Amino acid sequence: MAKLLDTIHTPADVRRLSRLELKVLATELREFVVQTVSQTGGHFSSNLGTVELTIALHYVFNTPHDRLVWDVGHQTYPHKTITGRKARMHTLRQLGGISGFPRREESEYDTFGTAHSSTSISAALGMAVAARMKGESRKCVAVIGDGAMSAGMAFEALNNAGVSQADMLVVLNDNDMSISPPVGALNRYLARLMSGKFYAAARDTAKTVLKNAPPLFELARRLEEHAKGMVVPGTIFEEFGFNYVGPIDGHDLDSLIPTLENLRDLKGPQFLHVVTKKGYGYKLAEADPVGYHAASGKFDPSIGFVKPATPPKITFTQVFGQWLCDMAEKDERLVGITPAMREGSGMVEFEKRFPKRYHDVGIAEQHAVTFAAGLACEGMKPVVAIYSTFLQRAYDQLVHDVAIQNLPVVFALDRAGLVGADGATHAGSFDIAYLRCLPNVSVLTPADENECRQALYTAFMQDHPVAVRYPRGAGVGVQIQAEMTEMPFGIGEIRRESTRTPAQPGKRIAILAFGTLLYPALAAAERLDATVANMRFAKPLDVALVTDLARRHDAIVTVEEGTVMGGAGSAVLEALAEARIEVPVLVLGLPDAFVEHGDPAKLLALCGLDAAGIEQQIQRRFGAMPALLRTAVGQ
Ligand SMILES: Cc1ncc(C[n+]2csc(CCOP(=O)(O)OP(=O)(O)O)c2C)c(N)n1
Repeated sequence: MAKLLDTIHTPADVRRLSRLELKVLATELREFVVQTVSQTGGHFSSNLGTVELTIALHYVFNTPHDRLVWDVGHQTYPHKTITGRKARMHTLRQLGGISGFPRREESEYDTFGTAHSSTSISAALGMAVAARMKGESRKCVAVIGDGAMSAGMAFEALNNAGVSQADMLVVLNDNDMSISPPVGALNRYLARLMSGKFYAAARDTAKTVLKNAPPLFELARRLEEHAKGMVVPGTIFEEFGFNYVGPIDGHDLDSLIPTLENLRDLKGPQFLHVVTKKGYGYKLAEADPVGYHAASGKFDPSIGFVKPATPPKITFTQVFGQWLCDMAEKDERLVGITPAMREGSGMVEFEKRFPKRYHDVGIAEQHAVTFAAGLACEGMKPVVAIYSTFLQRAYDQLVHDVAIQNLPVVFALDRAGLVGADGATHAGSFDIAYLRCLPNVSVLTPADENECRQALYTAFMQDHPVAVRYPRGAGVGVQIQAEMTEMPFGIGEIRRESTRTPAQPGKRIAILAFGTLLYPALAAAERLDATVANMRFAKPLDVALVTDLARRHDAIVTVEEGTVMGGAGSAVLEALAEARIEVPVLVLGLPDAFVEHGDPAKLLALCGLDAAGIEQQIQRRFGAMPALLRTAVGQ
């Protein structure tokens, strides 16, 4: 049977449908999202929760003229599907395909690029103020989850929007979930708004009022009376200067559409509290919204997510999680902190075993860092587990609260380097560059799983701030030693010596590897007969090793999974300049461009950072070395 969804090419097609047809569309759209993600992987339960909301918003608002700004953007698959991208949804998150997040260059319906959370209210407010300045009649809507709402930025925006009296609407999509259960006072507050009599009464009121279709302020007035009389004296959102309406059922188009229509026509900052269920319509996801937050790959929708039969290789995240527990056992001053990434950062076990020393602070990276600084002031040993990309948000806290005061905080920087399908917004490309310029801060770049464990231990033993960066996924699979041994601080090691003599043609090359690219560098070195050093520390740099290698070789190559600009290779160049050693240097790393989403191995190859790419780049710069190649590969 022909599907209604197949007839939807733009939201204008949605606006032509009857209420009954919209409900059919919702069913088909949900089914389409399930089918798509089962083939591509990607965010799952958040998308199932926004199907009706997406339809209602595009139905009521005149998108793309009216601006719809999604927060985080991981819930925009239904939005992408009905805004002209259905035919390309099978390319989701793949190289050259549709992004898993809104992208301005992808569609005029993606009004604001996102993936980091809590930006939507600020951006929508900016758009609303711009519309006012330009004299354009345009509605601006921010859709934000209860998790994302907990971040400081969201409140900074509310605070500003209230006084600016801009015509904007904030839709709070409250599913009582972040990735894991949400934390903090805001969550308790929202739960109170939704609970018991108030919620029931508010919903009933909404229904009766809407049946007779009186103006919305009447509804708002009655809701306010209920709120005042029964539970709270006025919502926090009203205190910010918003007209608060809700909570309403975010899966009920019959509530959503008329309420949004009423709000659309009101002036000033409006706030709609919508209640949805994460994973709605797919029983397994409803029952386990944390487990179904995202699919790592394909799955059979009739079965659900299945654990792989053979246990996958241990990931760096797991190495961290295990180390954290072991270290916490040894040292009771250890405190583990995560900004809302318990699962992603490998802290589930730590929370279970050390609940009093575990702190999920919500999506609040800035607070996480300063909170750690406070703990460190009092003699605790805080470990902040944070993705490289999310630490960007807490840069001033890192400088002002941690580095200047030289406090012993350990930063466990997960997802350092390229991350693959999540793309440029999530790539940990910049941390070496943004960390190594800070006085007092050290940066460790372990090459494999065991070194990661030892590096974390080494970092923990220092009395100043130390970051340990490690990538997404698994390493080469080296044996991990249970015993923790402090690494000599700031000292690298030579892993391979070139056998080439000065009499042979071609250059004697030393490759200085920072981090896990040591292994492809070693493979390239086998073919080039190059020397390889595992530098281990981007800061302090092992200057003695650098100068020794520079003196004994004709050329230096540095390799890192981080930006060439300002990265570890730059540190090597600075050290050589300081030592007045003139030697040709090739700096390999991530380019001065944002690397797109796609398969991580392919992306690394595209950046010339797999073994073949490293070899080719060296050959290209320093000339072919045929004799060497023959010796090295034994041909
Ligand atoms: C600054 C930042 N920190 C952390 C994350 C990781 N993250 C992505 S989605 C998410 C939870 C968002 O919860 P909510 O806004 O309630 O949306 P839901 O998935 O529940 O629909 C988190 C923590 C992020 N995207 N940005």
